[in-house]
Amino acid sequence: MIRYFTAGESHGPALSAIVEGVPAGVSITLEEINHQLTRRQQGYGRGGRMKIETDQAEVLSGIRFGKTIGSPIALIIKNRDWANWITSMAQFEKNDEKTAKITIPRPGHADLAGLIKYGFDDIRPVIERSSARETAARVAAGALSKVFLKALGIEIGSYISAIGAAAEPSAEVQLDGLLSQGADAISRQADLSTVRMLSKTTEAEAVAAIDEAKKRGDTLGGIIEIFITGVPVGFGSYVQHDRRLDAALASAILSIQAIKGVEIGTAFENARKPGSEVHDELHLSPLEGVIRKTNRAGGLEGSMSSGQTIHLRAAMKPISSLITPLHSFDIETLQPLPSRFERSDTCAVPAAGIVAEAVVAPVIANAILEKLGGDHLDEILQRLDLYRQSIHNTFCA
Ligand code: EPS
Repeated sequence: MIRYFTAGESHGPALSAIVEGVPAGVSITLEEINHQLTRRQQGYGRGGRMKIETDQAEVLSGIRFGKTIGSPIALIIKNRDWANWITSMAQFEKNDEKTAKITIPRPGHADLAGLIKYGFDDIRPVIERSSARETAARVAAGALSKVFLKALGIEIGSYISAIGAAAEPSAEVQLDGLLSQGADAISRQADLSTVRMLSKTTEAEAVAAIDEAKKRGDTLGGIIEIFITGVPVGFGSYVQHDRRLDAALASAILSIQAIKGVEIGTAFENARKPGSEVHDELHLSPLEGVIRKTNRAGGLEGSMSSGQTIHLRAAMKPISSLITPLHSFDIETLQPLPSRFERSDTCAVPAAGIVAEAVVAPVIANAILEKLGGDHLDEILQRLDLYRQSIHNTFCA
């Protein structure tokens, strides 16, 4: 099974990740990892930091001659901004004159709870590790699982359906066309847009909304649509809470900084309708086997993959670092004060879509590995082919 950890402070020397459990024999290039890192850096509304960084991964272990060898894969991404923080983020020597203590927590951020929990008198360490900069390491780690899944015919894509009040009208028609090519097609289309939207009209509205928010010193959140194609029926399980695929996917998405809600299929709309208008009816087709004409369940039934496209939706709150300050207080004087501004983005929803793709990849990979086992890609491919074939033979004429 794939497990991974990240380490690194936002303004420390580097971010790093150790990924264990990627099977041997998966062909991977550094460009594939770096392409995902570049995608994460894009998006209209990003702040000054993205002008400083050009995120690139270095692989320290686990890959030989362009193929995984089953050993832990260690990755690092150096922070260019570290050069400007060597004194205030020094690991050992403290220079009081050059290190300002941060004592005013930002509402909505990890600042206050983190400070109290870890017993600090300075918010800086909380800011450093709770920062969404950490997602660069997760994107690099997730790229390995994405490449593994791609070799199995499983693709993960995303687009942005809302930024603030700018929301896409139903993109269903266009989506069906794209999804029939695999979820990568959605990402390729979305990546052509500066806000990763599919509709040009909504894109213009979103860009205007971001400009407006920036002028006000405000921030915007939005909605991310995530699609996973090519997952056969029966991955995950209903038999135990920790084997439920829907729960594992939701947990992965909620672990992304600033994500506060997850929806599977049209779950919230379904809640207002009777069952007869919700459940995806089963039909048999001689060529395709079991088919459903709708996918309101979002490709997950009984906590297992249904064989349809898995569709998840994530709600991202507006970033909590605002130029126009919100009400706060000083933790030393206990006097009310406006919250201080820490450099940030006006909107990072497009980037969060790339992070969402990355964090669901190991979850899907683990559902495959749990069912099929295997230590080498070829072995897993053989088992998956047999499984797909047996389903075909059972339901197709
Ligand atoms: C980010 C890097 C950060 C922020 C942002 C995301 O860099 P810095 O703190 O140096 O400006 O731009 O992080 C936050 C929004 C946050 O609240 O911490 C990145 O690499 O994505």
